[in-house]
Amino acid sequence: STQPVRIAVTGAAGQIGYSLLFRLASGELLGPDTPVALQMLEVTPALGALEGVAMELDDCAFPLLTEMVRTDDAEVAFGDADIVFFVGAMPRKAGMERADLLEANGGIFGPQGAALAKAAKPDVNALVVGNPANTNALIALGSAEGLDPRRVTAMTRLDHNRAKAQLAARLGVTVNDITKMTIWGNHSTTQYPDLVHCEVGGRSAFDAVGDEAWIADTYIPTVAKRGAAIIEARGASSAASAANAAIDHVRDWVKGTPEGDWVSMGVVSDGSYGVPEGLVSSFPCTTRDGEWEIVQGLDIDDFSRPRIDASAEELASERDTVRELGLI
Ligand code: NAX
Repeated sequence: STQPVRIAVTGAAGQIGYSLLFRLASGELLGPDTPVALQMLEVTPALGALEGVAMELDDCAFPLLTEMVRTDDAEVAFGDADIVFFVGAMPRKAGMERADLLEANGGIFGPQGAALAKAAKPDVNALVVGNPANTNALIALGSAEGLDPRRVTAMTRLDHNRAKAQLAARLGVTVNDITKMTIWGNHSTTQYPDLVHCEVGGRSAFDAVGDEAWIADTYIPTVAKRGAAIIEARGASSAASAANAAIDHVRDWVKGTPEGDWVSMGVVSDGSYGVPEGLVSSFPCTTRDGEWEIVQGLDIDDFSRPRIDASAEELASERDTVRELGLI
């Protein structure tokens, strides 16, 4: 029989994990013909809660789920992994400065990056979801000795999907009518959802909207602050939509983007579009056979330029902070 695809999930007992694991086990990532082994990582105090999640996975009797690993040891969790979802992270607590947050996450993503390089398959597809996602990916790469940096990416797909949904609502179309959406930069409020290159029925979405003030003052902030709006409404942060975006990201990375379209992925910059080399920044990307490429040759206009630059500057300053802390 076919070998299972080994999928590691960190922070598996958290709220995103609670949505993500069941969809992975049901075959939504790689389809109905691919058996799945789930390798779940948690901190020691959460192993009891993780046991409860594993009991529920058992109780689904998923035909594709051939194996479950539950552990507090990252090397065990990442052992021979084909795919890794880095979901667990240190949340920002009241009164915490950004440097404190980065330092706390350095303590997680440094060792986990080293464990990834040591234990996972060399061609692993790893996605960092846990915030600050871009810089956590940078920290993980800094310790992932011998691993090709292209194997680790950061999630801006939730922002990408939000940007599509908000645009579809404004134009009275469906998300199926929208192609070439791009989130540039950081998964933060400086992100830039780009309607200039985005297309609706083959035409620039910027022109289709025809209202620059609405794009600048309503659309962009609505997309960038959607996470806060969800917390306000639900009393808890996005979980099902985050798990959905994580599946979209990895599925498209592994299976490839359709002709004439692209996706947003946080990837190591090669200096494209003036984003400093080495930063993990979101770009328009096409994918094929588990590899990604940054879409080249887009004209960056006067509306987009300062917005792309501002988010890249924020990423550079996060990088400088983690450098000063000795995390990379
Ligand atoms: P939860 O707090 O519900 O779950 C996180 C889990 O991670 C907890 O069970 C915790 O025990 C575990 N954990 C902490 N440190 C760990 C470590 N060192 N190793 C293994 N597990 C560890 O958070 P949840 O709502 O699931 O969100 C998880 C992360 O996703 C957060 O950092 C959150 O900010 C981030 N998000 C990122 C998004 C993105 O678009 N990139 C959107 C959704 C989400 O906000």
